[in-house]
Amino acid sequence: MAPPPDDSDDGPEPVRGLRKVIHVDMDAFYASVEQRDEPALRGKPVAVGGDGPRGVLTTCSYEARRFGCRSAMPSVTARRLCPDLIFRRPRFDVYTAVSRQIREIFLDYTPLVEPLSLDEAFLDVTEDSKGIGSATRIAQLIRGRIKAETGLTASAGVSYNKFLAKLASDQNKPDGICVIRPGEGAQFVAALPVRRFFGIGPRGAEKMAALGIETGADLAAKDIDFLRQHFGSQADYLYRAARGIDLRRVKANRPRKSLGAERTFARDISSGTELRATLEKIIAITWERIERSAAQGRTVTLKLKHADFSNLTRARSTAQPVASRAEFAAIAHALLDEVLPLAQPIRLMGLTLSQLDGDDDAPAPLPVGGDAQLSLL
Ligand code: TTP
Ligand code: MG
Repeated sequence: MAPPPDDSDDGPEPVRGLRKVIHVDMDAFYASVEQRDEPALRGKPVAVGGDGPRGVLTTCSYEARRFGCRSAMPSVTARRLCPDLIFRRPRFDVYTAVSRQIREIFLDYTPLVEPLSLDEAFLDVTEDSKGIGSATRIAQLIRGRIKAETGLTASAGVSYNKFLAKLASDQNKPDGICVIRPGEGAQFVAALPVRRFFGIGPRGAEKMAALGIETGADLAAKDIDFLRQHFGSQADYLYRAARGIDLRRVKANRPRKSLGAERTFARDISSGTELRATLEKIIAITWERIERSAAQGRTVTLKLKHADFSNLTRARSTAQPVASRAEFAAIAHALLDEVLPLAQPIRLMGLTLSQLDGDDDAPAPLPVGGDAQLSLL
């Protein structure tokens, strides 16, 4: 048997000694915001997403979960499970505003805040800014402040690494807290079904089941050679996770310079109608990313790549951050209008928002696999 994986971290500074890590995750986030803002929805099964034939739930209230409704479920299926399900369209501007509020609360306790999405973040409170000392106490203070300042509930997991803190925040949802103390990690993980592990999606869990691995204990019984043979680059992560070990640091996000999207076409295009239609699609994708990451920026740049690979860019900056999709779209269309008609067809179109203000909150990369990735609508 090969030696177990070494203790090197994925970054230049390995974690030394035990850390105190909190994972905070809002409960049924989008649905709870809708229930908060529309009291008639409280206590009712509520789904957020499109209710058309191709609609999908972004999430649903805990009342709807009792019927089996879940995130990413087709709306048609959800309605079959729960005929009284009430649908609401997502209001990303409101979710983004709440996300900023909770971020501010986190930052009162530590600068080491790593957002994973609008509604969840890791906090390293090994040395907290207020000198409180107890991570559990800090987690309770944060939950209390979130409730008082946003009217919403959050669950928290407290432990000595990210992997365990994330598992813990899920343990007593909604409106719960769970603490996994040093020495308890391996035991906690042993009892869990592997599908609860961060980064193991339904397909990963199926593959494991086929190999006789259902729980953390089953996983811990496999040696590193076996894991490498079946799970390749995930092996080291799984080997450690099965033992409650995770060496990844909480990384405060470095400000990003820009956010955007681009598309290369199957064939070169030049007609104004086609270009405008394509621009609309790119606006939709880019704006979704902007809202998801709660980024605020002041410069919109349109990039076109000609058939001969030469680039053409046009940019416009605003005094205040671009505040709405309509404003973003209007600027993008004005930039395109400036360059029409085109001298030659183009093969690629891209759009970015840059000059981002301070707190960029783009989701951090996931440790393994893609199954934990959030899908929109
Ligand atoms: P989650 O934290 O995964 O879910 P949640 O907050 O709705 O519920 P829980 O109490 O279990 O934490 O995701 C946060 C938000 O992200 C969620 O409210 C809606 C959005 N989302 C999607 O848009 N698509 C998805 O597939 C998932 C999982 C979430
Ligand atoms: Mg959540």
